[in-house]
Amino acid sequence: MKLYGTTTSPFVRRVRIVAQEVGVTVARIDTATEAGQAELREVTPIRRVPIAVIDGRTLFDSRAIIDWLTTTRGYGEIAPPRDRWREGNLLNAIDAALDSVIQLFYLRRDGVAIDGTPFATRQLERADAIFAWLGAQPGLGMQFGLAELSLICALDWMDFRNTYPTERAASVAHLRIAFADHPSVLATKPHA
Ligand SMILES: N[C@@H](CCC(=O)N[C@@H](CS)C(=O)NCC(=O)O)C(=O)O
Repeated sequence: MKLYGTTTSPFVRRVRIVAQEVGVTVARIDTATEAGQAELREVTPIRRVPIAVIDGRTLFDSRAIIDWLTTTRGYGEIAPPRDRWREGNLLNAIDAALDSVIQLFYLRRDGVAIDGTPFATRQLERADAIFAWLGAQPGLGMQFGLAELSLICALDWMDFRNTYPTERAASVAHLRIAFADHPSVLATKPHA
């Protein structure tokens, strides 16, 4: 699979974890470079990673790529969802926390004095609420499923980029510890 993305993005990382788990080799186009960005813009108008080219298809968005991988290759050792609507809620919540914190990251990186503003407070409080809610979901963290691995990617990225103090997400901390030694988790840790 050709995968457009970086070694830092939590959305790219979840695809890399699933690819490793289901035995699909990844040839990564590094979109952290100007050349990689130029290539990315040729395949998608969205200008976000990950994008995958696999089985003659070009797929936008981590959720679509993961859907393709699990539909065509199975789940490997990943626990398949017992209730896909419940899993959809978990993943949508994780994505909402990430999207909120990522917006702050980009604004800070572009020099916008965002910290301490009502907007920033709202984004961080949304992440607080989501992590508290996730921590109260029965069964979350009992097995290595898509919600668990996506949550690990989100929290690791927040620590890596210092964008959200993950000690505020104490109710899901156990989950990160439980799967920290998983080979696909270890092999994909964010790095510059
Ligand atoms: N819903 C998308 C989100 C992807 C996303 O936000 N990717 C970030 C990197 S972590 C990105 O490419 N951002 C570039 C930008 O917004 O300009 C997915 O799940 O793939």
